[in-house]
Amino acid sequence: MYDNQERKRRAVLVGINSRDLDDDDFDASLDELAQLVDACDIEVLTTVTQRNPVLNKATLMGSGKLMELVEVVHMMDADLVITNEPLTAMQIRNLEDACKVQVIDRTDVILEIFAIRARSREAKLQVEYARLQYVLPRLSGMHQELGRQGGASGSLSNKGSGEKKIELDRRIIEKILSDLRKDLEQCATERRTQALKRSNSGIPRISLVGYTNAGKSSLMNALLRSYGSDDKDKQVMEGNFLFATLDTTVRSIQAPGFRKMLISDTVGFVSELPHTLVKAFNSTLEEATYADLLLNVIDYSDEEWPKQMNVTLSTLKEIGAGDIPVINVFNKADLPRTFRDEQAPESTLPYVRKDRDTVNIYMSAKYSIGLDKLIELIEEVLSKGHVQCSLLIPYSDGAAVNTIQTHATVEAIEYLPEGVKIKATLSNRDYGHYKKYELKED
Ligand SMILES: Nc1nc2c(ncn2[C@@H]2O[C@H](COP(=O)(O)OP(=O)(O)OP(=O)(O)O)[C@@H](O)[C@H]2O)c(=O)[nH]1
Ligand SMILES: [Mg+2]
Repeated sequence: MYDNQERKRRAVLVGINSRDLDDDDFDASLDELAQLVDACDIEVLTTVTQRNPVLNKATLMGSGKLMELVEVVHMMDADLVITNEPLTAMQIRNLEDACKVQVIDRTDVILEIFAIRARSREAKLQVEYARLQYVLPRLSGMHQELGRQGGASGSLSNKGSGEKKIELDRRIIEKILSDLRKDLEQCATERRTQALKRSNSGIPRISLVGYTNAGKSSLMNALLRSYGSDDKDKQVMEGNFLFATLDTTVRSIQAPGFRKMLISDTVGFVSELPHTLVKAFNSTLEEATYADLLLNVIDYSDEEWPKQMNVTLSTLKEIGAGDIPVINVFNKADLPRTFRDEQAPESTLPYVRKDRDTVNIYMSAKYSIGLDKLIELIEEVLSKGHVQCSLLIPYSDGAAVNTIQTHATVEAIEYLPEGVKIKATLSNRDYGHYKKYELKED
């Protein structure tokens, strides 16, 4: 929690519409920036915008806009300026000179959130790696700047002392980065070994993916409350701020009459997730690539959901999880919608809509509406390529009964004098193992 003794940092945001976004999109991107800043526990004082800019290499904005910014910063006694556009080293220096306060960009904000939230050793290493990687090219930006100052003729041999210091910093950072890379590789190897163990267990793996704040952790907790252990410690953290989750958590659930499943919750996505972060978090995100099925959790109360969904789909492709079957979970469908949607659900939840290529469910993780329906859909998708059969397993092969009960969906089970009669849906692999017990007359 925020400590009142210390003054909360106060920022002026700068929104430059450099990408020719229409007004609504531009406003939405600034809203998201404000939410990111809020997640860093920084107060947003106001936003200075420039809607039709010619990007200025030295100061990002034109001189008139810069004068306005300086005045606002001064009047509102801000501690910080935050821009939506990525800044070069030169722009930072010039803006800081003009505004007399620290100047950072959206990527810095995301990196700071990640640094605050990282809990596990791996997440901390990943954040550190991403931060240093973001700093490096900016050092070389400064390097060029100072180089020009150091030697009036621009001669490379005439190095200023600032430039030497930067070179030294650069070498130190490169050394730290290489050490971090080794540590991260070690973590990734451990993670892969665990993932392999899980995949050999034959228990299907389901990954929760989606835009940050969509409700992935809430859905995980709801599933755990209904179908997992009662142990409170096993709940994952959920919260109404961006990037509540950074670490991967895997838990098992089993709904009555269904097989056991492993569910994993992990870091959410955001548009223009800094590339250094995607790279640094690759092994965490990798969890999704091992899944048999992805639940793409969408915040259906947010008008921006189609764009957010596209971000999720393209991030999944980028990490190599683009071909895994998906169920779209339109979450927060309990909240009133302020936008038109041709395919809006009927008033009663849960509502399932299947198209030729997609399976969609409208539900609410927070109020546990639609969990049983979701489990049915999961089962249905997982069962594609599965075989429904009746088996008579002799009492001598108790292990087979156990395996089937954990791996497969058991529709009926009967204890007969000659053995255990089970009607179940088996994966092709398990069917191969146990078809010797198949009862043909069923
Ligand atoms: N009204 C409503 N709110 C929900 C629902 N599901 C989640 N929320 C709220 O949405 C916020 C974000 O939920 P989380 O579960 O932390 O979201 P997340 O996707 O795990 O977010 P990150 O970990 O930050 O990526 C919390 O305040 C939840 O209480 C829902 O079905 N309905
Ligand atoms: Mg979460």
